[in-house]
Amino acid sequence: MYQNMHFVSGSLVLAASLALSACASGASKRSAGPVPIPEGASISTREGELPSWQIPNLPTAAEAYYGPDSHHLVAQVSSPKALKSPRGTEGFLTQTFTDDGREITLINDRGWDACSYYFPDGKHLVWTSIKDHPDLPPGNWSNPADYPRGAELYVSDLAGGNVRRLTDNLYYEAEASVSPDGQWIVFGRQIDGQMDLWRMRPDGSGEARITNTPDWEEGAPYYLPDSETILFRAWKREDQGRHPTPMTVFTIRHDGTQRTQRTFTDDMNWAPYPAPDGRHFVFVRALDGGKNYEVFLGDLQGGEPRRLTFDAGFDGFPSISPDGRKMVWTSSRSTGKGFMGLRLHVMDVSSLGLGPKKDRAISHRSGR
Ligand SMILES: [Ca+2]
Ligand SMILES: [Ca+2]
Repeated sequence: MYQNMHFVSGSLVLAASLALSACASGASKRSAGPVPIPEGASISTREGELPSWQIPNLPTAAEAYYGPDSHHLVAQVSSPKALKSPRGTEGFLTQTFTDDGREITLINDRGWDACSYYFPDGKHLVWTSIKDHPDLPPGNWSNPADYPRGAELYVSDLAGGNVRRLTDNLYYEAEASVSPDGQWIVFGRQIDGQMDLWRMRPDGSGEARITNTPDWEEGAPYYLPDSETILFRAWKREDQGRHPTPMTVFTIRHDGTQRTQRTFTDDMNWAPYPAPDGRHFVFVRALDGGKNYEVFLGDLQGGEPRRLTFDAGFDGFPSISPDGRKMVWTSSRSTGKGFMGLRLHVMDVSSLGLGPKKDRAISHRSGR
């Protein structure tokens, strides 16, 4: 989602965040060698980057996540059927498609949607929408002081049918993702201006609070392969309004224990997503005072993150396919239009060895 992103003085400013996570390891038809570039896709590789292409046939889109087959994706995509923004631009709705730009399917056809995610069974989706609250102000997904209070969580099938509403309240709920074992949905909820992480069962039962920290604003939670440890980012409430807002990546057990710091700079370290190897994670760091955003690869065992993108524009919201071979992210590189011109790209990260490992134990020691 564009959650927490907005333009200030013509430059991208991110104030908050987003979410989603890795699904169960999916069988890939190709398990070795480079990822083939789809027919009709344009190469988007920059010097210093691994090979990448732009997904064809899609308009502006953000926050895409692979399904268990490491081929289909779900994302919020610009749509004429969505509500318009106050500036008259198209809003976003949940859509699925393949990473060669085919099989584009609209899941919800009204309101404005945010984060979405595949269940590991490959047959269901969880998504966020304000569709049932036309009575409430639409709010601003990019501004924590004005998050849409009508945002609710939904589960549906892959045709957008059998919709089940999981929440019914006046809290902002979004940034939802599913544990690899399919047992939990983790999400962010804002109550009286305070953001925290929560989890619930896929049918909406068994709700449990994970954090209760008035001084930190947590969001963008994703389960690691052990289905117990959650990767997320947070900023200090006292830093809200600073641009770019300093943010930190953490892990925490879903019982609320073992909160562990994973980035160690005062930068905006934002939009983390775990690799299926249970050790690495991709995330976004704001550079040049927030004029440029780049994707980095971090290691829970410590060490300097490795930079994966090299383009002067926005590169963000990375996630990794369950087979560990592809990274999808959104970038302004092909349009030069910044936030309004984001397109989805896929990078061949098969050479980085991020695929599922047998040992899924997660170290809760900080790997500074
Ligand atoms: Ca909090
Ligand atoms: Ca960039």
